[in-house]
Amino acid sequence: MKIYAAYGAPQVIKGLVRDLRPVWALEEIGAPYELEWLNTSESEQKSDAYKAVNPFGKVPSMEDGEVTLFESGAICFYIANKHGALGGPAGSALWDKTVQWSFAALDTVLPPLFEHFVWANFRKDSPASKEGVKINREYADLRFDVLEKEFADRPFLAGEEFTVADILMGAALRNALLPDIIGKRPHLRAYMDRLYSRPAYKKAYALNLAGPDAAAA
Ligand SMILES: N[C@@H](CCC(=O)N[C@@H](CS)C(=O)NCC(=O)O)C(=O)O
Repeated sequence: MKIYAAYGAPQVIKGLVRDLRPVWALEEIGAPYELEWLNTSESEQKSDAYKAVNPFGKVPSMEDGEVTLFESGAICFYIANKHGALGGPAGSALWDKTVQWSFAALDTVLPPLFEHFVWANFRKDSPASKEGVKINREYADLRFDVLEKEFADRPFLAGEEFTVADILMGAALRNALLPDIIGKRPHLRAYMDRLYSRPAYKKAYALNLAGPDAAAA
């Protein structure tokens, strides 16, 4: 399996590039994979050749034999189903919860966290920045309140088992750390510690930070 990954992003984005998600999933399973690195500072992700793989010219994408996929969530689902791991295969109650929480991560939790990150880090000189930070912070707080309650009685989103939903949520929550807007939410913080102390996460994160240099090391 080949995963297209990116390097060359500005320092503040390092560790947040979305190829982290499938790489984390593959590391959890211990499945073999290769990385093909694209240098985003040279817009390699916008080449015609790469757009034949991902028409949006974004990373990650995946090739596995005859199968080509883009969208990090879809690739994580494919990996979980292929290996019957991390909540897969489809067709169980665990998988239904995994899908539900995966969409919650990508479509309910991530948007205000991502927007807050962008306003706070990239648009801080814009006259609209104060309002952009404030409103997204308010939405983010509502999401954190829900997650704080959810993790009062179980370790992972779908229950006792770590699934791809936790990978997608863990990746989303990283956007809330620069600046740290999690606040005093001990259950949510303990959940994040559980995720980020996993060896598979640490490996994926190190690759994300260092790009092809780490892969060669
Ligand atoms: N929803 C897509 C988003 C992909 C995405 O935005 N990737 C960013 C890196 S995190 C990217 O490729 N940026 C470079 C660009 O847009 O040219 C996914 O989850 O795969």
